Amino acid sequence: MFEKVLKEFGITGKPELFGDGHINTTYKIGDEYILQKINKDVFTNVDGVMKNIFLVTDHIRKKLIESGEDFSRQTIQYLHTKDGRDYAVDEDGHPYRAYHFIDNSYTVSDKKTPELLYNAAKAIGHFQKMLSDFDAEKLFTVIPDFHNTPKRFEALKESVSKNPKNRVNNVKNELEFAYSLENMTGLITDAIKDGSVPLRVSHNDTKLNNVLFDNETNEGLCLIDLDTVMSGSYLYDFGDAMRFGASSAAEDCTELDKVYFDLELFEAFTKGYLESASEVLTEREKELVFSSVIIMTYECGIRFLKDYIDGDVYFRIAYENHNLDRARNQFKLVSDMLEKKEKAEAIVKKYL
Ligand code: ADP
Ligand code: GN1
Ligand code: MG
Repeated sequence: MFEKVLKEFGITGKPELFGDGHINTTYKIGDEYILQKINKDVFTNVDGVMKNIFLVTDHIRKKLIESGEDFSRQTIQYLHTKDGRDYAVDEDGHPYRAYHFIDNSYTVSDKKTPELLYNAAKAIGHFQKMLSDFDAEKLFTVIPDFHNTPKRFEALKESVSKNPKNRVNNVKNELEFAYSLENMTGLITDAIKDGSVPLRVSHNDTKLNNVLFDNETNEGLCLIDLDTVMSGSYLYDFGDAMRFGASSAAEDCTELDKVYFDLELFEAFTKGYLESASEVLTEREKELVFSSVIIMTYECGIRFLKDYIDGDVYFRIAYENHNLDRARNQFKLVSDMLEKKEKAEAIVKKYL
């Protein structure tokens, strides 16, 4: 099944399933390579995605070399095929990319510590810094309006009115919650429109398991999962990192009394991030730091809820109500964040 693509990349070995992403399918080959089947329903322009990834990783590598840092561990290195293409295609037309596995590294999904959160923030800040002089216009818009929360809200309403799987009746409470927060959806997009929040190169999927840590030092090595790197806002990256990283539990934990927004983890990350980023943030960005956490968590919740209503056509699920459980989990976090708003805002102020 992998014969053709492995041959095109000039690699040998047996791909074993690896990782728990919701979109692509990841395989590890020995301790040397990662092979990833790109979801072409989600990433409809694979050429554009891969072009972005090579542009961005080449830029970072150059920067690391200039400053004498170890580029083999501090950025992902993608392979070209033997005939110079950015990805290979199997017999059935599925696109695959390959890159070097970084050994002695790990990612974290649910066992989080303040130290790791602090180090993750440093890695995210470093990524943003290395790309701060990269012209965002050069990047192809992989998924338009990816973090446009008002549009995500409209998309949810449209799915509700279509109700293709007759599931709307099962989610009355969740919809009531989602609709009650409509007023907040435009906070970041409005600020981008009026220019008070600048467009910058952002990663757009900064959940903690997309940060690679060093086994020995626990330091953040680099960001992985670069599909959605494009023009966006630093607030998207901060908010999404905290949506996942400052949760007390896994993203699909169904014991909702165990799911809460952990202020200690939030503080560790905020400290690590703002120590270097605060000098580049605009006044409006600073004002929206904590709101971004609520908005990104809410947005992810309504995306899961929409997908449940649509019949699970976007996010990979492991069982029937998986997307509904994920949505409930995110909404529980949003409620808790709203309750802790004052305390969280005070933490942000401390490090600005
Ligand atoms: P997805 O989340 O779509 O499955 P990722 O690119 O995030 O894909 O990779 C899945 C997992 O594989 C990561 O969470 C990480 O544990 C591991 N991984 C990915 N790339 C590397 C790498 N270059 N070196 C070491 N581990 C990696
Ligand atoms: C998806 O591919 P993965 O698992 O890293 C999604 C993100 C969501 C995340 C929720 C392209 O990320 O936007 O925040 O699931 N990626 C895409 O866990 O939609
Ligand atoms: Mg990932």
